[in-house]
Amino acid sequence: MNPTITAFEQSPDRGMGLARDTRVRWALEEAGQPYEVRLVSFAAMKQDAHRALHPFGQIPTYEEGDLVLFESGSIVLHIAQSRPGLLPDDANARARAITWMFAAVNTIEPPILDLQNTKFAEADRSWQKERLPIVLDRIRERVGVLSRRLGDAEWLDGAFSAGDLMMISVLLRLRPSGLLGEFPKLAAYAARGEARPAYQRAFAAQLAVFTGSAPNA
Ligand code: GTB
Repeated sequence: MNPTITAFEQSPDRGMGLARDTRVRWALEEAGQPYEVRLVSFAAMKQDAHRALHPFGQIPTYEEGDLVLFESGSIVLHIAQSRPGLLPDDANARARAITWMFAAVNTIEPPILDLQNTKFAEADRSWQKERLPIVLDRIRERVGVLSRRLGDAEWLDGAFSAGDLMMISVLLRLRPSGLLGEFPKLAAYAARGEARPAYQRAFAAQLAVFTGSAPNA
């Protein structure tokens, strides 16, 4: 039986692919694993039935037989560990790829989330205008290090891996702010990820939810 994931019934990003189901769809596409999607409303996410899958009442979730997972990082790791193609066979290279996954969600994503909170959730605060440049500089510092580490390499550590998938998914959340464009090497890195056929299929599938059309229709 194919795994089932959950995604927004109505994504606030209007199909830009910024919600975290996109990275899970991308991993499933890279692995060649067909999947089902159950769309959930904001109200349904907070009901007991959904909280049984996701204690924090969010998307994405992942169901496969008896297994229920939440947290996009954990879901992508499970897909990468249970199917070929997203993690190297060599044990050390595999550990390094997983390290990049953690770096994406634990080191790079938090300041990006801070920017989103400052911009939107804190828009009415008197100190918002003062805080915004501080938050932007924190992101610049972090992604600047990442950019120098990537240098002119195609991917973070040898062949494309789940580490790149997570890192690019996180970096793409910066694009609406214009910050990604300040780092041409990272912008090109993210574009390489987006050009992958698996990403294209994942993006089209989540966009189709917003447009109401079948992917590739
Ligand atoms: N740490 C969890 C994970 O990685 O899976 C975080 C999950 C999460 O934040 N889910 C969000 C959610 O369900 C959707 S992705 N939010 C509803 C709620 O909390 O009630 C975050 C997101 C939302 C919207 C946009 N956007 O509009 O651009 C982008 C990303």
